[in-house]
Amino acid sequence: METIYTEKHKLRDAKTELCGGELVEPFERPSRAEYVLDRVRETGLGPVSDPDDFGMGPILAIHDAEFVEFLKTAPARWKVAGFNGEAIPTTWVGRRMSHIRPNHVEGQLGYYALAGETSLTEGTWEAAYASAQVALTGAARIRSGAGAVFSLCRPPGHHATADMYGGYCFFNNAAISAQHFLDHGAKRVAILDIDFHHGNGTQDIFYDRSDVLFISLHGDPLETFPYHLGHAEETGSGAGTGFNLNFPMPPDTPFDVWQAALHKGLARIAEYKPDVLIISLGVDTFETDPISFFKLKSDDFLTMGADVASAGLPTHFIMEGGYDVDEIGVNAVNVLQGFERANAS
Ligand code: OKP
Ligand code: ZN
Repeated sequence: METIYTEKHKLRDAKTELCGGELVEPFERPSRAEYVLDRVRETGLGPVSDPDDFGMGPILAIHDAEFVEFLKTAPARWKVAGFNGEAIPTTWVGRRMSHIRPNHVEGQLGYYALAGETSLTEGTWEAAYASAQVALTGAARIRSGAGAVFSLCRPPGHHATADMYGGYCFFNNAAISAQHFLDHGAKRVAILDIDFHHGNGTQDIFYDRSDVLFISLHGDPLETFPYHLGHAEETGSGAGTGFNLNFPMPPDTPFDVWQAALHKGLARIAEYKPDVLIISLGVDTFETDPISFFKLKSDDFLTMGADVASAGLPTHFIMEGGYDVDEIGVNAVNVLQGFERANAS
């Protein structure tokens, strides 16, 4: 399987994450992608290629233009405003408050942020742009006939909405890829989000549409990030009713329980008959992930790859989360190898 990768991800290198009332070293750090890339090479998964440049068009097909401009300019504007640390929101659009966009950069952070842990820094926009190009290149490979591609995206994307960033995400790579398929002849796209966290951004973007089926397996939002979306009752709206499927699961969920949800999701995908399957591939379901609470083991990731292969669809793997830096490469590549071995046999 080919991997798409660029070292431009290193431009996303925040020094601070607001965590437990402290500013800590971000969990979402450059070494994550390096561990995955090293494992891709070590296992001989396949060639590693640079992304092509598809420009801003496919990003703007998903994201609001003023939001994109805000992400690009906010770090410099934050400095001009006289702030010394990295840009972190301090205000929110609370219930019954106004959705008029403020002029001041501090107010705009509150307007565009869906969470406060993700500092905005110089270089973030460029890394997020490059990450989206990695996903678009992976999508183009599938359009040209590849059966499966691994887009080693960093920063991740599934928490980003059309006009909100947060949860370490800026541009929604999976959504950008899905829209790219639809704009090039696909009739239906399924996105299966197996990151530990609910893909609130992807859900929100496609919530009222039937041309994208969104399915997410995740920690129950009553107990974990993103807290305010991802309940089982969220099934879509309008034309999208029935095309959103959430499987929230409690702390300490083991693989057999998780796998039963996966099988239900795959059954829904089989019924939907998509032209292509996008996997939002997070490996923060691992038992020792520092910010998550499922109990999956490294071998389970091989099994899940084989299960995904059973769908028999062109499959675009897009990297999302996973924070046990020592094991993230093994676990991510296990999914891809489990997929390939199942296809070979
Ligand atoms: C992004 B992805 C740590 C809390 C972290 C944000 C989690 C973002 C996860 N103090 N909260 O879905 O892996
Ligand atoms: Zn996650």
